[in-house]
Amino acid sequence: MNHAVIPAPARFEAGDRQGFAFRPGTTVAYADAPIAPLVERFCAQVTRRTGLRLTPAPGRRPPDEPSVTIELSAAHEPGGLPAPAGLSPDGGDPAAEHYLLVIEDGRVVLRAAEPAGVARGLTTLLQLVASGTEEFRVPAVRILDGPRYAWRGLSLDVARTFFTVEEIRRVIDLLELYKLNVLHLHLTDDQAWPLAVGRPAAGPEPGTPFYRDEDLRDLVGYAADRFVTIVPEVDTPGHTAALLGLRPDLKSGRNEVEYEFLPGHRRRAVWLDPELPATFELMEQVLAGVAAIFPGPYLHIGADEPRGMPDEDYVSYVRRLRRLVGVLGKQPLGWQESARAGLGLDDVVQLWLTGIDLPASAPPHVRAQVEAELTLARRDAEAAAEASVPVIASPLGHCYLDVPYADPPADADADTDVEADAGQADRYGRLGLRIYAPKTLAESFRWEPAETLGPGRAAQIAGVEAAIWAETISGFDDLSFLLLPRLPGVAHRAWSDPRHGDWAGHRDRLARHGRLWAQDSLTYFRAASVDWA
Ligand code: TNX
Repeated sequence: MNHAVIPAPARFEAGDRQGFAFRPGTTVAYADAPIAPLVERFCAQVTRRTGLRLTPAPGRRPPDEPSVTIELSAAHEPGGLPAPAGLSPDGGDPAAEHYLLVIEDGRVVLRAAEPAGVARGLTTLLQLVASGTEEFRVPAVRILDGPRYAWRGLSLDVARTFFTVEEIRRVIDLLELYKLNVLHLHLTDDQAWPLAVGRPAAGPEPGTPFYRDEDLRDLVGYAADRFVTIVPEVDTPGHTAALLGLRPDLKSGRNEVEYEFLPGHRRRAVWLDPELPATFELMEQVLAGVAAIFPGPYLHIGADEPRGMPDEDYVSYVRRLRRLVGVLGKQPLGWQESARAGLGLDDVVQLWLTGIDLPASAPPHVRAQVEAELTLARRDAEAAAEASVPVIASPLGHCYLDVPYADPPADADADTDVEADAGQADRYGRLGLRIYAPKTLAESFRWEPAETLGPGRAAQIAGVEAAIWAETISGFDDLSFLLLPRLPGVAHRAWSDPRHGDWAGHRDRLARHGRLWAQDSLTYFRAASVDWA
């Protein structure tokens, strides 16, 4: 397959006829009112990226001149695509994302049964137009496409670093560009509680950034327009130091502890105490507030790393919290550790800790500690497997975008200015958590989601999520440096047929995406392993 579409389409047949050349004024004809906003956005994007002005033509039959035609109707293709596997994040039919795109003899025809499919097809067309070297020519091709997994996401940590609504919109744009349909917002952590709900009545201390309810609603709408569902995560009972700081009434006298992290190394941890009535009074309010903002069917309860918390308290806390989520009409989703509380039919688990490569310099006592955590994590994974619950695959070694890059940076060249080169060197040295051994792009890319839970468990994999944690990040350019170029690789694993999974093919497609990111003024890691166009 010689094209630059990421994720690679399910079926891509290059034609031997003439392709299509976009020109100023090229018509984009469509008859169905519901897709008008999609067509308008596509035309605006083409203009922004290429300078070409297209002409959206509503309610029109395709004209005689060369044109793009968009039809909202079933594809009726012989030997259609298999149904997507896993959970649909908005509760809809994941086959709605299927589309057929035919480019030949000076015409482009895009057909899909639902607006979601039209949107995905337009993204493909946009990549073809804007990543090409030959000016605005797209090759003759027949693409029949749809996702492998229904749930394809990115988890974004907005607690360790605050990102503005405008910055989160740019992340959503990136999700749309790679056909990802979930923005999992890791809203709270030890470092911050940037929500209005849960704070004392006086409101936030001046100067502390936080999201107003209307900010979050704005993001929900912006995402929905791009067929992205926001899944909110309120992380408890651990990772709650910020909340306890705001709400001293949640201190029970035993839930701020020092525990032995490593022999001879003590750390502080806090957890929400299920024995304290104030805990659930507050959490009921918080979950109700969050559920009222985010209309999607899933609510993420976090529940990772309950350090220093007695097991029986963790179990009773998580069970009670899941019930609260259920009462609100939502389905709870939790990190792997939540399996310790037992799993029922309605539970969904997000698997992350399947292995850790430590840097060669890691001392033996750190190795011992990590080994102990991995033993617990494996037990959690087995519990999830045995309970047959749906599992979102986020294996750290392949999905955690805060693993430092191991590829050397590309040599500075005449194309990049001195300042940009200095920025590359600075970010390369500073970003990513040093507790992990650095990984090359190729190593991160090589994995098979269906094997995440072990042999014979492919059917349980409900989707794929990348995760970006923000401990080392201090601004949007840092964030995009860690998202790019790895995020498109995770999107590829989530969407594409594993038969199109070789690194060399992906790497060559990736090389042409630097242009798309530059069009968006996005900072990305210019790895030497990719021959950037
Ligand atoms: C583990 S993944 C965490 C996060 C850290 C991350 C760093 C998970 C559920 N918990 O709190 O930020 O590692 O990679």
